[in-house]
Amino acid sequence: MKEQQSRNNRQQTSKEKQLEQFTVSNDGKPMTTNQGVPVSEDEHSLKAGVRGPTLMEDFHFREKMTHFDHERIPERIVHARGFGAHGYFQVYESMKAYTKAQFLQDPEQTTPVFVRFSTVAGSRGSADTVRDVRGFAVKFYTEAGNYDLVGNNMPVFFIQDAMKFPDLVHAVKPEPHNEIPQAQSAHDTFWDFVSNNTESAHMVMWKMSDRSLPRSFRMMEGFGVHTFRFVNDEGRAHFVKFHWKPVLGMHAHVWDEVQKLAGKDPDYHRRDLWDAIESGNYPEYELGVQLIPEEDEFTFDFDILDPTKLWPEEIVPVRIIGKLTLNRNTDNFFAETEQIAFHPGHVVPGIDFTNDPLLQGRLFSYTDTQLSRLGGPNFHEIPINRPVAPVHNNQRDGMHRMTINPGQVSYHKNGLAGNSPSPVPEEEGGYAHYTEKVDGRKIRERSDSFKDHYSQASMFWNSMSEVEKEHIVSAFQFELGKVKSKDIRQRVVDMFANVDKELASRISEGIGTVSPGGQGAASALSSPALSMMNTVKSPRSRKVAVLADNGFSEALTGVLEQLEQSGIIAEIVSTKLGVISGEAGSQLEVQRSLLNSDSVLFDAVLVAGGRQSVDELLANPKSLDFVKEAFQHYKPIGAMAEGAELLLEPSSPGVVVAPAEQDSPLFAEELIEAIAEHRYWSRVV
Ligand code: HDE
Repeated sequence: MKEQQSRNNRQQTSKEKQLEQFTVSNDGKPMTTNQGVPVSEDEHSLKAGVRGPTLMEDFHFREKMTHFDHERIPERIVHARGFGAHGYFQVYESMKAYTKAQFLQDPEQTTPVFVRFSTVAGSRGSADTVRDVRGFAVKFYTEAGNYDLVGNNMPVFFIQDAMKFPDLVHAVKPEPHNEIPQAQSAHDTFWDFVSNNTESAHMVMWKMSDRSLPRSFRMMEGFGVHTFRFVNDEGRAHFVKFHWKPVLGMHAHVWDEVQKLAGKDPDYHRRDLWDAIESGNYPEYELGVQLIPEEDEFTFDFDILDPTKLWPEEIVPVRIIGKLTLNRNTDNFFAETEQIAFHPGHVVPGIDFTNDPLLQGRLFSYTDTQLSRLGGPNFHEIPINRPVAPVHNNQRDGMHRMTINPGQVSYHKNGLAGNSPSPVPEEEGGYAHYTEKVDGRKIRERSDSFKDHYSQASMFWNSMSEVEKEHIVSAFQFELGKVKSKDIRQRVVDMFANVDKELASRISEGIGTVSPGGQGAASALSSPALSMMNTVKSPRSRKVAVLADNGFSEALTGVLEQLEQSGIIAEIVSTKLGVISGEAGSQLEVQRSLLNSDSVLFDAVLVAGGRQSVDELLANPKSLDFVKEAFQHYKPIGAMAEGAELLLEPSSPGVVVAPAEQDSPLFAEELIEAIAEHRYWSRVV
C-alpha cells in the first residue's frame, strides 16, 4: 500500500514510462479472445448437446487451451530460480577521470535499473535458502544503451576458462541418471569435479562459508568477478573490479536454519525482498570500484586477469562511487523477471573487456542461451529488455519481430536512404573497442601465471574468525558426508591440506578419511575485509516474533512502539489467530498462530509478560520450541517479566530480560541493540 502510493507520487523513470506502454490492466474490462472478440461465456466448451462431444469449431476453447499448453519456456540452464525488482542508480561523484560511461558522470542523474537475484544450481521451483552462490545481475537502462553487470555474491569463480563451464555445471547439477539431488552440491559428482580441478579451491572455500547462506538478498555483497576496463574520453584505461556493498551490512543464516527454512518457507528470500519493497524498506547497495592503472598490470603476485583471484581490499582499496536503490516490485513475474535477458557483453562506451578467459567465454554464451530460452533473436524487443536509448539498425525479421521498420532499405552502406542509419564516430559516442595490443600463437593452454590455486584460498581461511572457520569445517563435513565414494572424500581432504593443514584435518575428523598429507598452508596472508564479522549492524527491517496471548502485560505496547520506531517489524504470534487483550484491556491483532509460524522465519523473539499470557504459552509446547530454536540459532531473545519463564538460559549472551519493575523503554533499547547485533556466536548452545 505504502509502495503503491509512492509509486504514484514519485516521478516515473524513463524505463517505467516505456514499460507502461506495454502494461495492460484487465480491471473492469470486458473479456475478449486474443483477436479482440468479446466472449459471451467462459466456463463451458461448445458441445453437440449438453452431454455430447466438444466441437472443433470452438475457437475460444482452442485458443485458451493452446495458449495454456505453451505457457512454459525453458528455464535458465543455471540461475533458474531468481527474483527481480526495479530501481535506480545514482553516482556520488563524476567518474570522468576514469570512464566516459554516460551513467557515471553526473551525480544529479538517476539511471533506471532492473536487478535479478538468483541461486545457481536449483531449478525454478527449488528452495531459496539452499547452500549456493547467489547471482546478482543488474541491468542499467542508460541513455547510451543497456549496460549489464552480471555478477555473483562471491568475488571469484570455480574455473579459469569458460571451456570448463559445461563440465562444472554438469557436475553440480542433479546427477543425470536419477536427477538427485536438487539444488545441492552435497553429492559425488560435484566433489569429484572439485578434487580433479584444483583451481576451484578458492571458490569452494567461499561456497563452504556463510556467504552461501545469506539472511537476505538485501544483506549480501555483489561482485562483477572479472576484471573489466574503464576507458576515459582520452582513451586511457584502468583495470576495474566492481563491488556492491549492502547498506544493511552482510549477514547470514545458520546451516540448520536454512535447511528448515527450505521446508517452512521455500520462498523465504523472494518474500523478504518483496515485503521489504512493499513496506518502503528499499534495499540499497553502494557501488564500489577497485582500480588499477594499465601500467601496473604485472605488479601483483597474482595475475589480475585470473577469475579465481580477488584483489585484496587492503592492497587495492574499494572506492565507493554510487548507490543502487530497489524501490518497485514487478507487475508480472514472467514478463519481467523470467524474460529479462542479461549478458556481460552488454557494455556501453567507457566500459570494456579484458582477456580474462572466463569472461571471454561468457561473451558468447549469454546471447546464445537466450535464442532457445526466449525463442529467437528478437528478445531485445521484449519490454523488460528494451533499452531506453533509441535502437536503429538494419537487423530485420526473425521469430516474434515486433518493430515495424518501414522503407525499402535494410542494408549498409546505402544510397537510397542517405546511408542511414549511420555509424556514430567514437568522439560522438559510438562504441569503439579499446585498442589493446594482442600478439600470440593460437594455443590451447593456460598461462603459467594462473597456476597458483591455493594462496588465496589460504588467505580466505586465514581471514576468518573462529566461528566462521567452524562453520566452514562443518559445511565441508556435511557435504562430504553425503559423498558415497570414499576415494573422492579422501582426495578432497588431501586437496584442502594445500589450503591449510588444520582445516583439512578438522574436515577429516568427521568423514572417515585419513588425516591428510599435502604441503600445508599455501600463504600466511590475510584480508580482514573478507570476514563477515566486520560488517555494518542495523536493526532496520529485522523481523521479531512477539509471543503473547490474552492477558499480556500492558508494558508490551510501549515496547512495540519503540521497536517500530527503530524500523523493526514485530509480528504477534499466539496460540490462535484473532485478537488478544492485555491485562488492562488493550487489544492486539495476532498475525500468525504458533501452528503456521516458526522461529526460523524471524530474526529475534520477544516474549511478552503477563501471568495469564505466559501460562497460555507455557501450556503450548510449540512456544517453548519456538524460543529454544531461536536460542540454538544464536538469535537475540527478549523476555518481559514472567515471559522469562519460557527461557532455558536467561543469562546467556543476547538474551535480554526485563524484570517486572524495570522500565520498558530501557528494556526496548537494549533489545533493539541486541537485534542489530544479529547473532550471538559466543553463546553456548
Ligand atoms: Fe553465468 N550464465 N556463466 N556466470 N550467470 C548464465 O545465462 C556462463 C558466470 C551469472 O539473472 C546463463 O541467461 C558461462 C560467472 C548470473 O538472468 C548462461 C560462464 C558469473 C546469471 C551463463 C558463466 C556468472 C548467469 C544461463 C563461464 C559471475 C543469471 C541463463 C564462463 C560473474 C542472470 C542466462 C539472470 C546466467 C553462462 C560464469 C553470473 C548459460 C559460460 C563467473 C548472475 O548464459
